[in-house]
Amino acid sequence: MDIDFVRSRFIKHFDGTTGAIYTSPGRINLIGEHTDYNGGFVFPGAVDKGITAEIKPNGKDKVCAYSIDLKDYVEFGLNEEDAPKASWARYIFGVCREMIKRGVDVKGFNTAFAGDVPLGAGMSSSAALESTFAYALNDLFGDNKIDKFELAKVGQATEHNYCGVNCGIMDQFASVFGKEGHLMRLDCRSLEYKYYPFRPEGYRLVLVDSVVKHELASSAYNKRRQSCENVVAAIKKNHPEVEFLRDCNMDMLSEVKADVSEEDYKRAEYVIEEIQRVLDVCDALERGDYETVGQKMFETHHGMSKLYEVSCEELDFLNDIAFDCGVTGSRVMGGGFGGCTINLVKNELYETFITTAKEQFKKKFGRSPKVYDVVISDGSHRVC
Ligand code: GAF
Repeated sequence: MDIDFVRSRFIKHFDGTTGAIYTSPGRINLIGEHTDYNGGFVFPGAVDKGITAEIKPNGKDKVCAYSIDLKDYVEFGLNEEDAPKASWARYIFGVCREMIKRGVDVKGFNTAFAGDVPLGAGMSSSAALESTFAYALNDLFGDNKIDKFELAKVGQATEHNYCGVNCGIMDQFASVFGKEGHLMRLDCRSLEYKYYPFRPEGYRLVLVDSVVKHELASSAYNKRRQSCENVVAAIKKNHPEVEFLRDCNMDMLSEVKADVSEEDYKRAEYVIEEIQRVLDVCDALERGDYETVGQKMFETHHGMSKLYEVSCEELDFLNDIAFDCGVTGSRVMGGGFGGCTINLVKNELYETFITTAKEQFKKKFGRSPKVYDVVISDGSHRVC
């Protein structure tokens, strides 16, 4: 993101003075989708696209926020009843409230922010926004006393309490903890994490964006989470120690087949398999075995499409093209219901794959998908 651009808008929009600039990235996820809120493993990394904000305390009791991309300006107070209507401003308001709940003495501020994370692409622009403000408010008003784990939880709680999405912790964690050139294996139950250098020699990671965004994605997402919780409740009757699907295996799932809906059963089947796939991919990466990594990615796509049912016609089409072109691995990335596929492609196949994907997609859907090369980057930080 061009810092000078954000600064020039901040100066123009407010009183001509400058503040501090913070930035946080969006994320990719190599494997482990819809496993985070099931206490399982994920394998994300931060990217070189994010949200950048200039912020300056204004000595008042209100936040004056300007979205440069939307050319929209909103003011709101810091009390619970002051929640703004604009959905983008609710993210900032939610972060302020969650920081206040954690003892940070947040005061009024002016801010202008912009981003280059493609919206609706499944790269988590909302987590980037939350992380930017959580990091900034901690620095400006909290003496940095809130640790990075809690900053990620601030973003997640914002989604739950102010934006209506019962998400897991993956996106905010990846945004805050991102490290250049590394993916991270995160245990979403204990929040233990390990960085893996990720520079697969001879391969490229590329995102192909279907540019589909489903209106009801957040309610469908919450419904998936509910299905998982229904199955856990059923399994718990025989296995009281079980807290998450992470704690279950296929035998335990089979025991409750008659007690849960067919739909909930399929959802749980996918999650249990997906958690194992993350561990398999970690082992494969340690051996440098990218063929297995890729095969697991295709299996994930199949599960997300047929069992978890969060893919769509356009994403299935892109996945088929990748398979037919001989791409090593491909799958829908993020929550689903639109957005991108993530593809692990041998260097020599890259051009053919991208050209074929663009041509065939256009022929079928009348428009071109967008293509983003992935650069794995650092997490939240102060720029100046
Ligand atoms: C969205 C959510 F925000 C994440 O918590 C995660 O569940 C993901 O979908 C699916 O893996 O990005």
